[in-house]
Amino acid sequence: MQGILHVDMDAFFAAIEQRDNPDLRSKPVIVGGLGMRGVVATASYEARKYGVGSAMPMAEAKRRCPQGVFLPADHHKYQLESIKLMALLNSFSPLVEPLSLDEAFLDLSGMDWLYQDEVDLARKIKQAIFNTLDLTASVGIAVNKFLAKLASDLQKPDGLVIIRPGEEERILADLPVKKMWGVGKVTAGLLEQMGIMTIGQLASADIKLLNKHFGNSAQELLLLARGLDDRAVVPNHEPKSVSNEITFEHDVTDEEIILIELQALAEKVGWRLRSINNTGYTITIKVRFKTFQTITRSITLPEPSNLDEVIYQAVKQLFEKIKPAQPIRLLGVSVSNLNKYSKQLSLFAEKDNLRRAAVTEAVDSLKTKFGKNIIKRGSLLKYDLSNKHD
Ligand code: TTP
Ligand code: MG
Repeated sequence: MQGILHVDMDAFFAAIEQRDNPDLRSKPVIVGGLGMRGVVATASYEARKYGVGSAMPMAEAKRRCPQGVFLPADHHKYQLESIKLMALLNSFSPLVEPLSLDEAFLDLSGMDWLYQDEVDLARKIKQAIFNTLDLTASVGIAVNKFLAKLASDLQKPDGLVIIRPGEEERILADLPVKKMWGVGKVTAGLLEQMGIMTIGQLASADIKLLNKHFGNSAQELLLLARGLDDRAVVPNHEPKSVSNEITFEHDVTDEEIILIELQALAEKVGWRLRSINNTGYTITIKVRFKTFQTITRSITLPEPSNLDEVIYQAVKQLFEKIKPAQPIRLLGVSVSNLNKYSKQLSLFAEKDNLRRAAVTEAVDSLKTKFGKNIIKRGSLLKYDLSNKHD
């Protein structure tokens, strides 16, 4: 068996919410930031009929689909489902490359003796996902990553599409350029301005013209449009950083509120690091002002950490150095320079951090059992959390 398989969950965040609340099944469900400046993370397929989709302002989604059920995103819950999904895919093949929370590539070479053919394998993966997570996925299979990812999108939801060698040209010809992996709004807009609307048109475009607009990326665009891609599946692709940020509904100046928010962000980032058994050396704060001017400041720790308190103390220190003179629109915290966590490490850690690690472990196990809101710091509780969205 040769080729690459791409799995992508259907309406991931919304499907999880529908699964967990049967009243929502078959209803238009929209998940995302619910505040004035919120955006849609995703919409169930029922809601997509009304033209609602990812990255749309929430206000626009409400206008298009007033009867929709609007829910805030519960990232912690989706992260856990993602971990289960990746573990399941790893039981099918050692060559799995997660691409985002809800999608991954599998390299099929060498799997012949286990499955009849590609279709048999794809059906078994879809069935296993359904049995284990009670969610549907779409699968694409092709000779390379680019085509496999494109294929998984062709018959969503619950799709299964194989692009066989020789079929690429026919399938790609009339698809809009924005369907190409790596072609975002800006590139698609530029291409459309040049009169290149479909992948077929791009495949036969003049390289000199493309060079003028896209420089070094022109050749790559052309090859992809012709269905050519030689990128390998890189298993266990580790994230380079873990981050979280919030945008305030009303710009904030009160330092007490800012510190409480930074603490909440540090806790979210710490939790995510621990859930992927990772630690990091570099802590970064991002501050965006009312004027949209954005600054970041970083600090490197003497030893890597994933403890909320250590991350918080670092961002607090960074924030105090910034001394912002303008109202703040957005705050972000990230941890990078990740270092795979080994229990051994904590044996040598400072005594204080050992105590923190023990407390953190106890809190995490409660969060896992009873949901992430079971324990919150006193300072987080007294602050009204309504002035923000993810
Ligand atoms: P996608 O796989 O792009 O979307 P989806 O799974 O919701 O729907 P589809 O059936 O088309 O695959 O993204 C996975 C999740 O990532 C999605 O459920 C929500 C989140 N997400 C955002 O938060 N913002 C975004 O702009 C996008 C595209 C996704
Ligand atoms: Mg998806």
